[in-house]
Amino acid sequence: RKYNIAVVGALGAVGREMLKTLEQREFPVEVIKPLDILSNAGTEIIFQGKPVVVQAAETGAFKDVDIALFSAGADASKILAPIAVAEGAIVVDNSSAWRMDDDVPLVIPEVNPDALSWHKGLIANPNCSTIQMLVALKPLHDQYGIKRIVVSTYQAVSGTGQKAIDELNQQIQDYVSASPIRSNVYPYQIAFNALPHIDIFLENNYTKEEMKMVHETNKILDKNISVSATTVRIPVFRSHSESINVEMKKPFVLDEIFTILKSAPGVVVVDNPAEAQYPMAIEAEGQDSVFVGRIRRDLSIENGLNLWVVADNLRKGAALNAVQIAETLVQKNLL
Ligand code: 11C
Repeated sequence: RKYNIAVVGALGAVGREMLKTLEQREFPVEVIKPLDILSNAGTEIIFQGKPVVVQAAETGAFKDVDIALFSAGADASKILAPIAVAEGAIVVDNSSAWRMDDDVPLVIPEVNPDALSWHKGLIANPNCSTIQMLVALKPLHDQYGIKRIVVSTYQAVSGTGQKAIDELNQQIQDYVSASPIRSNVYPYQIAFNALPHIDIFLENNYTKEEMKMVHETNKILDKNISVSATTVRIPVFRSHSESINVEMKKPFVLDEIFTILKSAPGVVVVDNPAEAQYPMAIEAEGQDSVFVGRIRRDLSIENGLNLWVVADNLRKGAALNAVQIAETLVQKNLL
């Protein structure tokens, strides 16, 4: 059968990618319903070669919807997701609004698909930086048991949304033409800079993005893994990169790590130091896989491993993971 699918926040960076991903993966769509804020209603988009009019995301819009993919921000999700569920839709929410709710499964299909079995209408999509890290680490955790993760991220501006993409573009043009550089989206210039500041600062002096990586890892993979994160915004348009240091419980042989990662679902190993081959943001753009390279033993600690992990934050980090959740719901008959 085919399904009626709503995309909430259809005109945003992730919403557009959700529509593209549904098309590319030939998800069985009967009716596509792009929804956005009232002021954007009436805008036309093209889906599967045909024009479709964007409607307002509001009460009543979900009555004929089977699955609603939400990417409209946490505030909108808090209000609208329960309305959509009450109207009979199953919601896959890309925002942070519901992720840590005990009644809401937080799912990466390659990592914890079984959590979908207890959904109550609302399923959360993890944060992009958590998704790519756990796709790479899950097979290693299964084999050796992960004790501790130390991660530093190098995150693209598209994680903030279309406004930040526009701001980086503008700042590059202003720099080249020696015009004054203005910053609106970020507190400082992002072009030619690195900001160790993603989302808001919390009382413990970590940022919310950093603590998301801790809490989401504990909910999805294992509550006993210690995680220490530093998240950094860099002037890259698309794809997040991560330097990940892992301390395993059991000893490992490095060749085995390569073998495990090469056969891990969703992972592509790019690691050939002799030819200077490693994962890069510009090569991950538009790709579905999580790319892993720079695989080497941590020489400073027993059972330690270093990895460099790159993925397209709008694809596997957001739209693709949400569509894969919808596909898994269909496959497992959980609608
Ligand atoms: C970023 N990771 O790159 C963020 C974007 O909790 O869904 C996604 C924020 C979230 O800025």
